[in-house]
Amino acid sequence: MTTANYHVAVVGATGAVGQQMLKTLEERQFPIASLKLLSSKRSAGKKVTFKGEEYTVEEATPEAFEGVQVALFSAGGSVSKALAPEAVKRGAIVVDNTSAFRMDPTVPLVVPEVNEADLKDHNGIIANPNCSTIQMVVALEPIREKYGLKKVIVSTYQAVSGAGLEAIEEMKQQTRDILDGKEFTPQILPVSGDKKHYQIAFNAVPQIDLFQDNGYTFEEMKMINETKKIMHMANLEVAATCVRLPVETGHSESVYIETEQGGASVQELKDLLAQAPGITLQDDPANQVYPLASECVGKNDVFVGRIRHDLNRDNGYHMWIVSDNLLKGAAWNSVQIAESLVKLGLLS
Ligand code: NAP
Ligand code: 12T
Repeated sequence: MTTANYHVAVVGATGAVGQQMLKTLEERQFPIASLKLLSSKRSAGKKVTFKGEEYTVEEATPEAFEGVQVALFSAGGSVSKALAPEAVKRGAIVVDNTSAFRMDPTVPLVVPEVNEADLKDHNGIIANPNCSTIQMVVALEPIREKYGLKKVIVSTYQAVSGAGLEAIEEMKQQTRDILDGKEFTPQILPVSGDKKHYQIAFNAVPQIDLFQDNGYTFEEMKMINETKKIMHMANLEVAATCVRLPVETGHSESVYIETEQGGASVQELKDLLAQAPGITLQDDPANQVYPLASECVGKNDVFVGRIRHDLNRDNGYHMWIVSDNLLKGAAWNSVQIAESLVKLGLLS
């Protein structure tokens, strides 16, 4: 057993994900020797409480990473591209929550329940997958292991907190404005910086992240490409449709899969998933038990239910997968990766 404590930095500490990182580090009692909270110039000087102690937020600069051993990044892709290599140059291991390095073949893309061993091949940067991808592969991996996997078709019902604190505020204010009969102008969602903005309150918006030339959004392509990389299944057939709903936190997914080997009963899949790591089975239709976004908030697990046999295909199954997008989808998976690094002796 190691008794070492580590010098840790959280980049984007004032954001929706960063705040959950701090909460998770505290809850898990991660062995911290010192903690640096980094942000943009805007929040530098702000005070944040961690474990009852007051910390001052500092601007993220290359020099801020002197002496840091573990850096958890969630301040956007451009910040990671600029500063993750600077942190690595100074001896840190970076766990990056952005899409900047996920598909880089030299960077492990890790969900500990699925491919923890990939951490051994790191070159300083480890990528945390997209939130929607993480919760799906946690549920798919036990099925792949036992029955093989051929095809996945997923539709998501994603929460606004995935798009940051400003998006949460936009949804809340818009809801108030609509209920009060006031005028409003959408400014952030679906994608901050895209040409048009649409109402999110009382709506369902089939765009998360920017459109690609093939008609899929980048969020959909992240789910497709990251799933294949994490599961080491370059030939897996995957399709995704990603939709934003006026839910504050908790992503839900309707997932259809085809296994390699057909014939497993629904009860066999339930038994398999009930004992799989990181999963809570909530599947009892007779008693109206199924996963709900409202119930997953604040919990680290992935919740699975509504498991049904396809009515036409012996190897086809449908299910409903829900998880807290800021925890297993981001902060908890990142801290879990840091815990795995400690466990595997990969943190010097
Ligand atoms: P957010 O609530 O908008 O917070 C953004 C954070 O980044 C704030 O702490 C902000 O600091 C900081 N920041 C912005 N520009 C910066 C700069 N130039 N230098 C240093 N820090 C800067 O957003 P969020 O929801 O926490 O998401 C942050 C990032 O995490 C996203 O852009 C995305 O890349 C990633 N993310 C990943 C997942 C996933 O699927 N795994 C999910 C959500 C988000 P200030 O307080 O100074 O503005
Ligand atoms: N645009 O880091 O808007 O891949 O919900 C995660 C969530 C990007 C990411 C979102 C996004 C990521 C969102």
